[in-house]
Amino acid sequence: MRDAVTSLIRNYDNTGRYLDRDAMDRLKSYFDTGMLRVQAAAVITSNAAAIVKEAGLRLFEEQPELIRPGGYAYTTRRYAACLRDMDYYLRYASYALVAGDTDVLDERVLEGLRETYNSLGVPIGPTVYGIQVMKEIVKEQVEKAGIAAGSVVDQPFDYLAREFSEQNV
Ligand SMILES: CCC1=C(C)/C(=C/C2=NC(=C\c3[nH]c(/C=C4\NC(=O)[C@H](C)[C@H]4CC)c(C)c3CCC(=O)O)/C(CCC(=O)O)=C2C)NC1=O
Repeated sequence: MRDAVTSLIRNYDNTGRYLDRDAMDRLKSYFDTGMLRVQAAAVITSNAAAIVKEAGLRLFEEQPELIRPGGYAYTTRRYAACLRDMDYYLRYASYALVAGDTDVLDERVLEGLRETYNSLGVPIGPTVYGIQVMKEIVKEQVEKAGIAAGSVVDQPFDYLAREFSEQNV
């Protein structure tokens, strides 16, 4: 599991180079946005249950067939499994946000995920939609809290959504 700093050092160490200008710029940008990342993660932490709940409502409102008989979130058990998955995505996104690196998402979330969903018959498209909805809700809340985190908040969610859907192709 790596963060922005350990990833960078690892790259330079692999080729035995000192940190150059480009490395310094990247480190600077990581530290410059550090406090915003932490503050945005704190917003996620203190609103996690509400964010997941709201994202579920928006997802099922947009795609009501999921909760109808035959749908992939039909039955209390599947409905709960779906929201629990959304909670996983949110929690790991908050880690990646603080780390400034998506490695934790590769290692802990995306690895084998597509195979799992496919073998269970859970559709990836609506799940990716759910991840995007969570991003929008988090952005709304971060903004409401007066934190000018900008696009750093998007990154982990965009990465999850992109990697998850690309792996499905
Ligand atoms: C931390 C990393 C991690 C992830 C990501 C994870 C996902 C995960 N989701 C699962 C199930 C599931 N996931 C869903 C999800 C959904 N249903 C829908 O309609 C929506 C499209 C979607 C929610 C957005 C459902 C319905 C199941 C249960 C499927 C079944 O058992 O029939 C399962 C199968 C085992 C279980 O039910 O617990 C796993 C492993 N587990 C992990 O440890």
